[in-house]
Amino acid sequence: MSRRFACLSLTLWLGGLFGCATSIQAQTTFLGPTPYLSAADRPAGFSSGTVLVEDFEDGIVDPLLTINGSVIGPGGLADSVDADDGAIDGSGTNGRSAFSGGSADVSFSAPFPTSAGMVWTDGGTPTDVTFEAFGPTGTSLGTHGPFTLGDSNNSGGTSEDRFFGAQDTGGISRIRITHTSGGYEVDHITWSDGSGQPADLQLAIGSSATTAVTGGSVVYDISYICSSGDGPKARGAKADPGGVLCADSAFVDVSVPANAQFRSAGSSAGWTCTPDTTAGSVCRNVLGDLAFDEPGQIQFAVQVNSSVPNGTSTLSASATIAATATPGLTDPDSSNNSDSLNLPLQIAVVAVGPDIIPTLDQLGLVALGALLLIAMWAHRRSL
Ligand SMILES: [Ca+2]
Ligand SMILES: [Ca+2]
Ligand SMILES: [Ca+2]
Ligand SMILES: [Ca+2]
Repeated sequence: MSRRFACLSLTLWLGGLFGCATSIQAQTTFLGPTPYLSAADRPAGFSSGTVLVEDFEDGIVDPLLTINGSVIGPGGLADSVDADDGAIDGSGTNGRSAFSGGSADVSFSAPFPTSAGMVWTDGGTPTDVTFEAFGPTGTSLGTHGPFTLGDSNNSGGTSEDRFFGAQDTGGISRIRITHTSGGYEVDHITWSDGSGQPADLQLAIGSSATTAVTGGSVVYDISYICSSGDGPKARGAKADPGGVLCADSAFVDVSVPANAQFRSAGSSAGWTCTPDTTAGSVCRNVLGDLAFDEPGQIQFAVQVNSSVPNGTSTLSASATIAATATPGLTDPDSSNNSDSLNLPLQIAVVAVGPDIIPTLDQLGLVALGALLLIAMWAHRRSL
């Protein structure tokens, strides 16, 4: 890894967690309804980052949430998630939940989570339950359902309890459950930390060459990392944190520099260029999934054209790294996902053989010989 790259890593981590901007179109994924007796039943893949759960057992609603229900229990008709009363025993009566007469609405404070859900624990008789999520501006991200749930019993039974969730990398400001019968009882409001686990993709392009020469080749070294902010670790070190995916299906794109074309010799395997290998084409190398803090490097080589337009003085290459957005992970700085390198471009001196073009001296000799012949001819005519 180049020294320049190491500096980039540190600067980026210090740059803060909330500057991520992405042009990737977010899509909403809905989860559930799935049986839920404890937090261990949260669907796998709900979020790769920190997950928060409000189980209401302290009787206080987390200040990051706004919920239209009231905390009830323990006792009475309370219908908590089963494990909250200390035992998974088919009853949630001795735990706490949130109850409302109208739809179960939960709003989140910014920065908004990218994964959010809750557990439906009770309604009226079997009822048709619909889950809905809303984006950062309050626009609905879609509804999920209806699903017919319920056991016709309001006394705390838990086999009917179901988790509903949504994921959207653009952020979720609110989730809502509506159903067609009875009051609403929900529990385990579950959401990803809105700031996200930092997963900072970074790329730097360099070369051992300090200049490019027409007709010659240049090999670029492209260094990359998906950083947790803790600094790079040696290859083979345990991924941080906990082997969790840092970048999903990452890839590097390089634009073939003007006045050059891609050259497979000297390049790493795996480059695919579109539409071809000439200047202006984009060549992609799919890296696949990246673990946290494990740096890598690939090579990209070009052949510089033998002739270039007058006035051309640099060879400019640029590269970008990107990955599929993952709920719970945040790239805190997208500006370090691209880099470019401008090398001074020298015009190669073209060697000229003496047998191809007569030199001025040779021309002079030829002219002199001709003059001598004319002089001799004139001399003989005059005799
Ligand atoms: Ca229980
Ligand atoms: Ca509870
Ligand atoms: Ca229940
Ligand atoms: Ca980045």
